[in-house]
Amino acid sequence: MSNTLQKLQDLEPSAEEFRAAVLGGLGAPAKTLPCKFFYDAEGSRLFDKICELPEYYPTRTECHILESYAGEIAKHIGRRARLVEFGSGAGIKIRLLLSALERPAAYVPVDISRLHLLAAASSLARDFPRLSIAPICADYTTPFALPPADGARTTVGFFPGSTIGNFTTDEAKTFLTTARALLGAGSAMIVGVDLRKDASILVPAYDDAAGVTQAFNLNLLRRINRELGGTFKLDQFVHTARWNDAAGRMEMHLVSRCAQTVEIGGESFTFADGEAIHTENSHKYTIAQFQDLARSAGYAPKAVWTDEASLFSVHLLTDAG
Ligand code: AVJ
Repeated sequence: MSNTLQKLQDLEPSAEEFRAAVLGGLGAPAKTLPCKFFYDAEGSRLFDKICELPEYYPTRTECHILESYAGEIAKHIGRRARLVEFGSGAGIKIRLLLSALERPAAYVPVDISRLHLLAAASSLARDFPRLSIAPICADYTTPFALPPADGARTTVGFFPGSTIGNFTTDEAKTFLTTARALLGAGSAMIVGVDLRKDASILVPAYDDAAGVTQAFNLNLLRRINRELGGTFKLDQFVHTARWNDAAGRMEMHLVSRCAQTVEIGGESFTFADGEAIHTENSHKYTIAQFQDLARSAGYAPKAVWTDEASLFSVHLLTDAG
């Protein structure tokens, strides 16, 4: 059996980028930290645990949609496709697609977490021995190049998990526009998008009873302590999840329990009692809202699949040329 796992293309963000983002975010009048830094080894492990929680419906619902409609999706895509996955993570969803596709040519997983990426890529190489796998460790919001398409008939982007919801609508438009250019003329894109729904379902999904999401949010502070020499006391911050109706998004914050000062590599940051660090947005869309967004980025909405309860949606978009 040929070895089809290609050498890693390594564009992992540097410690310097992390430092600049943290100092910039905490130095701003309204404190923020970018959610892309959640995913160190521990954060990736905690995220995988979130995906199994009873309250966190997106993962299992999206997998159910992909399972139910994989045949239909495969028909739209056709044979010998090359799949490029943005934020590939554990690689469960891509298996559902790859198993349904007719002779997929290549798979390019792009992920910010290097160890997670390599583990997922080598496990996939064992299960799909004839697939060429070319992993790229990168923050997919920064420019990177695709390897040569050798032999692929078409290129299809895959952006599951409603990760697109972490962007503002403007950022999402920019991401889709850039992805369309990267994937090339005639390409397609499959995007998983969490649907707008009642806050009584959304809030527990981001504030679970077992406290896994709380640990995931707080792990960002632990990472700052470890990698940047921070002095955060984790028990002095409270995880909160709130629905922002005007912006149509779930927000996660870390709220200071008291007035306190935190040092990070020689700089100090003061927190008032109750002051929050905004760590994540998860925008929720209606199907029509997301299709409008896709059109604004040069995509034609081709098909959309949902579950019976209309919790989640999977969109097939094609390059409108
Ligand atoms: C994988 C980024 C889409 O926003 O729902 C899970 C991350 N944050 N619980 C999301 C997350 C809190 C997740 N995304």
